[in-house]
Amino acid sequence: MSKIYNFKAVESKWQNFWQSNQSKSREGKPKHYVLEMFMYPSGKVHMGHVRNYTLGDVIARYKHALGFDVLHPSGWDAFGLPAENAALAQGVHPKVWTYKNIESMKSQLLRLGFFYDWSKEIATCDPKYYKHQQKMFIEFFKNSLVDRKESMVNWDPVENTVLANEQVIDGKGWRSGALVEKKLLNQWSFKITKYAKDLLKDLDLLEGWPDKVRLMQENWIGFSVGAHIDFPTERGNIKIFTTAPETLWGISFLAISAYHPIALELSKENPAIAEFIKECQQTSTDQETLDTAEKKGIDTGLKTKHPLDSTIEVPVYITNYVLMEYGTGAIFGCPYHDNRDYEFAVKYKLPIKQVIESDAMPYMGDGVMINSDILNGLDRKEAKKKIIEVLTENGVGEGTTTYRLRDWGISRQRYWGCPIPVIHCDSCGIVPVPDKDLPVILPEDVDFSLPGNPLDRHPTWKNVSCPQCSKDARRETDTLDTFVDSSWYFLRFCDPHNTEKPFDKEKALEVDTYIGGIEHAVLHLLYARFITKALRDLGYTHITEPFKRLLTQGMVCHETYKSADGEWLYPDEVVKEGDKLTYQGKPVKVGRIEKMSKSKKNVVDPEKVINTYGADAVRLFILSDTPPSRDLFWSEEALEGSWRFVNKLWRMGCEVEPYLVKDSESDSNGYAISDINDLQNDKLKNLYIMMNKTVAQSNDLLEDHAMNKFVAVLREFINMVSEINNFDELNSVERRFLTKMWQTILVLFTPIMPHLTEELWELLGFKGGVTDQMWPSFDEALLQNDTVNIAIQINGKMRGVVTVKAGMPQDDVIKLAQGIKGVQDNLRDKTIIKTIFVPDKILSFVIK
Ligand code: ANZ
Ligand code: ZN
Repeated sequence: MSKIYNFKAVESKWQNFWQSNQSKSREGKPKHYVLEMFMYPSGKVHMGHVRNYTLGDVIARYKHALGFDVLHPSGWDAFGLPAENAALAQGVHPKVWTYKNIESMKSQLLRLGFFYDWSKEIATCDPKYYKHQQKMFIEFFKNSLVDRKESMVNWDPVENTVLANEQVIDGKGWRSGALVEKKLLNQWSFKITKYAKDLLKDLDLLEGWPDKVRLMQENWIGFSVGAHIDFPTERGNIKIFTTAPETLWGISFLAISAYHPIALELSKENPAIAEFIKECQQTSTDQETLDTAEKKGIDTGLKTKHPLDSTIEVPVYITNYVLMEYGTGAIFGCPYHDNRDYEFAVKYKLPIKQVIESDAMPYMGDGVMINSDILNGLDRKEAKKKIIEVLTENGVGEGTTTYRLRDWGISRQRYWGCPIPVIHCDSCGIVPVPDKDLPVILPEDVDFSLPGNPLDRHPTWKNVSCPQCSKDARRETDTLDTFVDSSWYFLRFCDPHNTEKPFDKEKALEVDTYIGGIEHAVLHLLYARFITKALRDLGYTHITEPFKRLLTQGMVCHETYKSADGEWLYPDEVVKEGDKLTYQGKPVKVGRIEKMSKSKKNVVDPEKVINTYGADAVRLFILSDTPPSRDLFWSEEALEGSWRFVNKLWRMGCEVEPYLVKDSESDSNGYAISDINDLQNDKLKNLYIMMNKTVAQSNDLLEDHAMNKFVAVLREFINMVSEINNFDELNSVERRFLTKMWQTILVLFTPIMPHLTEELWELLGFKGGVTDQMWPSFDEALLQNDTVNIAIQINGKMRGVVTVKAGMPQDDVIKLAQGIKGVQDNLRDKTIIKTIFVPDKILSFVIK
């Protein structure tokens, strides 16, 4: 028999088989929903996808084997800008580009052997999908969850579109990396702020999420207790917002935003102020920029007084670090106890007054109040309570609770997205598109030769008559942020072909295990939580939280290489000879290990490695050694190791094959392994115990998502199995055990390398396909580390061994011993005249 494993033939054989043979339905059994964040159809599957989907596949296959009715669908997050960019660059229509990519990526996924139910496939650019989204949008609109107003927005000058706050990272567009500008635009937004409280509170329900992600969401939502305080000026009252009202006696100045009404009023009279405001408007106002940019201001000449002590007078500044969109757009500056105010006060030589005991400056921590009149001697917390009371009593302020979270801007001035289903009428205002006219389908005859939004330039699509008054009206030409598409797709997967509704209320499931990248810790995961809650409140679903457990996988990383000329090099352009790396004969500079990315060319193409080593080896490598949440370092050597292991298992299977028991009893449901005490061979006995432990540990490890440890445990077991090679000497009981053991091995390895295990399952003569076998059970009693082997002697001769829990009493051991054939034979028709029992060691009979 051929010892070389022909993975190419085997893998395609089983991929074809799985495609044409539905897996055994577990209908009626408890459901388990496994989902990986669906894919953007960029054209090529990358290693990050492979890792993400392999992790999900392990869970899906494991749960299927446990008997769950597993939902494990796949689909496409198919709207988005890259399709439009491709249209611009290559002259292909975004739709054609997208569907072509979907097709080729799907064929790449099929080559990895993933256990997907492709009958549930969806693509968000399909009108069958976005029709429901448009209906939902209108529901949201009618229920005041949608807003349209003129507001300052983040403008990505490269993508030529607006971005939501969550999509601005370090002052740059989340995808383009371009510095984001500010623009005043009419914008649609979802009122996610209505759910701020729920989104925060319900984080407590998410015990299955990494703490880190919950904390990131908590910070993003940013709940704080504070106060509004009124400061009189000759231009009227300035209401400030503070989260530290207890520091009021540390006041040094008042600061207002460049967009504050008083600032704008003053700018009309004062050219220097007008100039300063213009300068502020040109800089980005995201948090990151605000925190790092130089603090600047201009004195307005206005003065104000401490509301509880009229002897304290301070100036009013217009500054670049106070946001109009946050709080009230005005603050009181307390330099001793706030970083930004400190920086500002130093620059403009303003007083810095300490009001909390400390030995540092600036000081933001807790402590006892000083220099603060009525607050002296209190600690910060008490002082905060007290000052809010006093301000309220005096009618100069009040306590507030605030959230940092802003509404979610969902308008995009782009073509390849879901059209916002409204019509603008000069007489009626904003009119939702009537149900009978949905979906509003994207026109396909669009012109990409100019920058900007092709929908806006389309000659006819825009022009419609008003559904209410029939006068000439205009369609909305903004499309929805693609994060809207991805914020409910997991619900659609539960009922993907429903034409009436987005999904049936009773069919919608919570995702039991959700797997994806940490980069969505705030963005997608926050939006999806919000949409789920809003849908619940509108009666679409019972679900409060969409994702019960979350696994955020780490990145796949690789060394970076540069040629002598300083050009990035692909790993397979580099020639390796021992430790020497060269490119075109010249030495190569090895750079840091970084996340695989096209820009640094440190990528490995999944297709290439699958061609060389096979999907199973790649899957095994991806799962080995590194915990799923950590970054994984790509190593060709380790991949080769995985490939060798695949071959080793294949060889072991081929070798053992002739010795296995092939009768009806070895069929699929024959897992109840014969009693351990039927085995009289110590090596096999230990193997039996090891097998039990391996199964038990595997369960725990998989439930914990410790796939790397799961692999390690199986490999250790296989090492022990490989020590058995005296197959010729095995008796029939032992061979039956060997048979069951190999069934167990193959079922356990199926989540990792399903092609190989299917092939061996068939080769070893087992029935029914390994994918549909039930996960092996284990014997709890054998898990104790304190099992012992007790030798059974009759008249001084070894007649057998029983494996029992340490400390088992004599009578129980005797009962077990009497069940052993060798013992039975020797005791038959004899009288026991003496029994000697040494606990945990020996049971000896003297007979006559
Ligand atoms: C006085 C004060 C004293 C402050 C002190 C802090 C420390 P969080 O906690 O992030 O909500 N602030 C208020 N509105 C602002 C705006 N529109 N733009 C920029 N900064 C603003 O931050 C609240 C604190 O940020 C507020 O409390 C205010 O400064 C500032 F020792 O008021 B504080
Ligand atoms: Zn009208």
